[in-house]
Amino acid sequence: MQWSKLMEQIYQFLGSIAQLATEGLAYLSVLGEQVLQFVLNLLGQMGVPESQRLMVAYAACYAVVTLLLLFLVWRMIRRRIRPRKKNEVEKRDEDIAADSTPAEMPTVAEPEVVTVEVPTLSLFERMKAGLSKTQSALLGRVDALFSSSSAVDADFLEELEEILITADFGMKTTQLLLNAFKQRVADEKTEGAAQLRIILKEEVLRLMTLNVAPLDIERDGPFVLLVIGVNGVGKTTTIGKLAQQYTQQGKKVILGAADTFRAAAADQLSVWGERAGVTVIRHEEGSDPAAVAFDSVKAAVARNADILILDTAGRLHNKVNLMEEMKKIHRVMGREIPQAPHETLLVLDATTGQNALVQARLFKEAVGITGIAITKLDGTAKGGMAVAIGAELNLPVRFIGIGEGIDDLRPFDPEMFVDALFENH
Ligand SMILES: Nc1nc2c(ncn2[C@@H]2O[C@H](COP(=O)(O)OP(=O)(O)O)[C@@H](O)[C@H]2O)c(=O)[nH]1
Ligand SMILES: [Mg+2]
Repeated sequence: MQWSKLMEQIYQFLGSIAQLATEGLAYLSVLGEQVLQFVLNLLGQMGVPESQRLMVAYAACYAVVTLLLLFLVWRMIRRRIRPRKKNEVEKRDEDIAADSTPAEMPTVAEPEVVTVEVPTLSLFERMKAGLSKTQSALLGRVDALFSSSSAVDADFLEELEEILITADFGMKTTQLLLNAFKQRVADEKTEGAAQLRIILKEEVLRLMTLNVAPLDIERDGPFVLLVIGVNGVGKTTTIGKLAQQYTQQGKKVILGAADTFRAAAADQLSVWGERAGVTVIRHEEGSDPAAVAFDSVKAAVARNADILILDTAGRLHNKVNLMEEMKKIHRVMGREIPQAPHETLLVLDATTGQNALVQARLFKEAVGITGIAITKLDGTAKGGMAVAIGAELNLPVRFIGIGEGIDDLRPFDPEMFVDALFENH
């Protein structure tokens, strides 16, 4: 029952659509007829013969309808393309804007000016910082002893002896210091911690100044500085620092990599050479150190250098070997510059304590040492070694190393050293 009703309604609907379409078509045909008539009249007025008017009218209508369709299609395509193009253009503009921002458009916000306070430490402050470990170990105990004791008696001297030996002043230097200290306290009837400290400081200074002579490289022709010492004490680093410092003073420096034992040694020296802008003469790993020494001296003379610094391998395993090697180096260099080397600098590592003194004695016997450089004083609480070396070996301490920076190698200044050691924080 319901189905038939629904079907009836569908038929009615379809019927009305068909009627509408028929009416529409009828209307369109009437419209078409009128348009055709209009075109025919127009053609008649234009003088087109009657027999051809119909054909021309159809052709004209066909052409107009085709153009109309083409126009509609073109509009549709344009609508679709335009938004995409717009997006692309916008995006391109954004990209250009983004690319050009840093170069063409400085950021609006003013860069914040940050003033960094670079601590410019004076040489004395650097020295003090470098010796801080020794200072706190030595001075703390010395002050505690001096302020707690009522008299300079045997117990007092025994304790002072222990403090000095612990700080690596060595047996001989400690005895020298104690004797002088005892004598002065008795002579001057000194009392009070502050007075006692002054006496100790003065006696340390007196011992240190016994063997001080800064390295004087001023002479005609290249000054030849031969650097020796066991492996790892800081020879190459010391040479690098010296190369920079002498270059900054306007000296012409040449470095010779006569440590041919390890390739890394020559590389390390080359890095320092590059940094300081100085020539480094080097041969292949394992080649004869004397050959490097010879080439270096020749180069120094040819280039009119002020100073030639020669790095060597630190092999102390055999005294005879070392002596032979050094003799050969001396011989070949002497061919170019008769007095070369003018200085044979032994580098000692302060952190090795009394062992450094043993090394120094061995090198002194095997090779004619003329000066000492003590490195790594910043890394030890046993800075007393710097005092002991000079006093016991009767050799001048030329330089001390108190860090890895370029300025951390200083010509040895006993007064500054003692002030840094004995001045309270
Ligand atoms: N803290 C400190 N380290 C140093 C000093 N001198 C050298 N060194 C370091 O000691 C190490 C060995 O130095 P190097 O020059 O290669 O020794 P070489 O084998 O004798 O040539 C390196 O790591 C250096 O940076 C110094 O005065 N203080
Ligand atoms: Mg080295």
